[in-house]
Amino acid sequence: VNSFADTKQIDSEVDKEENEENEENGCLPALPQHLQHIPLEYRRMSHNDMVDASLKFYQIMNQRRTVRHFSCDPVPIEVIQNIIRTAGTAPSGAHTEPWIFAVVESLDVKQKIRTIIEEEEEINYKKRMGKIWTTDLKPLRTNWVKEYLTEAPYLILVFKQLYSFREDGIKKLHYYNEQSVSIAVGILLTAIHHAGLVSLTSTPLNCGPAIRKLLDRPLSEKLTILLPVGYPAEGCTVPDLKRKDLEHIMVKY
Ligand code: IYR
Repeated sequence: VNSFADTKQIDSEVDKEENEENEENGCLPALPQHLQHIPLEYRRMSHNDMVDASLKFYQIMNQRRTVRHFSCDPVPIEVIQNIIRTAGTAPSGAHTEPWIFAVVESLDVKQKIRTIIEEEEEINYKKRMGKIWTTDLKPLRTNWVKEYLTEAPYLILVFKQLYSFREDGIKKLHYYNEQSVSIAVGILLTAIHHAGLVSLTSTPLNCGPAIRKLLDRPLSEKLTILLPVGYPAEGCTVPDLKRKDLEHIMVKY
């Protein structure tokens, strides 16, 4: 049986041979060819500390609510930068990091985005969504008028990058970009909540291409989610929703 160190040695020899072959074929990995593997920084927690930490974090996250009424109060840009840094820690297919976060503070750009979205959403609500969908939404009291798009101090628009180009001009494939960006958005929502801010996970139907052009983003990028970020408006209300209990979301085998 090989020791871990031996296995690593063999791995790196195999890698080397493969890389030499690939180099001859003109096929190089997108990551550095001789990428080092370094010791993991990790400290094991005690049983009790883990139980404590996981319960406390659940209690914090269980306070997160989708908010549709925002205050215009400004938010420090450093907080926005930090939450986006945090989202950027998400895992991604072959470490391709297939995301770009467009941050909009300009009222003029927010107004243009609002116009695009409200025009489309009016058609969505009146024609495209249909009776069942709009009936399901009634208790949430949503409609096509979206004040939050101009009232929230920041809009974060998450684009998934289907592919990109390496420095040598070769096209770089972004594997599992859908899953990678979804995970990044989950982490972004968590970071927004952790920073004491609120948000709304909005997915403007049929608005992607117009907003992509407005923000001058390339065709390789697709708008996936738009998050207004800020403080809740004074007297803000949220629907009195209950979450499923653990027994209804977990099956154990
Ligand atoms: N995108 C629309 C409609 C909408 C759809 C779902 I599903 C929601 O959970 C909430 C709203 C809107 O933003 O109004």
